[in-house]
Amino acid sequence: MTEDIPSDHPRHDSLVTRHRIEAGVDAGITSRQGLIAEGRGEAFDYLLGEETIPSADDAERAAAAQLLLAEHPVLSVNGNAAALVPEELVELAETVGADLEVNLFNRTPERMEAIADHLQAHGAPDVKGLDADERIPGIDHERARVDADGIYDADVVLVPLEDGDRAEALAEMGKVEIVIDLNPLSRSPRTAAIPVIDNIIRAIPNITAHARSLESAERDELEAIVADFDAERALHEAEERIRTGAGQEQ
Ligand code: PTJ
Repeated sequence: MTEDIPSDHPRHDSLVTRHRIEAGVDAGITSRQGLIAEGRGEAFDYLLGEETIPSADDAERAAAAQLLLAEHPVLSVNGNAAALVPEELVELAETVGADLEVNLFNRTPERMEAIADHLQAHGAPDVKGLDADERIPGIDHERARVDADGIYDADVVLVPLEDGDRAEALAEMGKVEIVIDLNPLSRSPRTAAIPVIDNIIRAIPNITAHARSLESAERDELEAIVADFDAERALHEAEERIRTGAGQEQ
């Protein structure tokens, strides 16, 4: 039980995260493969020092600016994201005026419904993804199925925790992608315009906080934040931190 973990436990956040994923599996939200993905993420997070490194904070600010600039931003939600940060995703969507769309690799009607209900129970007024009346060209698995008035129509898509082929296909459709992934070597962040190498449980609230502080910024300022962000450098700095611990307090 999450409430049984003392808040001063040295691995508190990581244990809470595990419990949320377990509860997600029990509730039919997260796939069993999601447990494996979580373990992989934890290993990278441990090496990053379980904190938002400065280059990730820059990426989160650029992501906020990019979402505020977008005409039709969409936050894509899978089973891990829904279990870990449902309320935080709803808050971010509300702050930047984005749609939430469920999009699954291991797609079943039951999981689609369970995730949509879960997001609605956390305050989402509307959840897309159930119509699936369009396809992303170039992918032959279930992740290709999207809503015509959702991801298919979006100009900016936030993509958390997934493998790379949809990320590549979305980029080919000309969409600007923001990818959250703890592994800087993974294909999806390497394809993204804005790779966010951070745990989704820290990344989403921090993007929202940046969006709130940029809410009244002029377009020029937002465009400059996006233009100044260097994706290659962000990937490199995360990899350096993981390989050498550089910049980490001992
Ligand atoms: O819900 P579904 O059916 O769409 O399936 C979702 C999963 C995550 C199971 C599916 O997309 C998958 O198998 O993904 P992969 O290939 O395991 O990739 C997941 C990536 O997310 C890995 O690079 C992990 O390091 C990363 N990751 C895991 N947990 C977190 C994370 N990144 C950020 N925050 C996390 N908490």
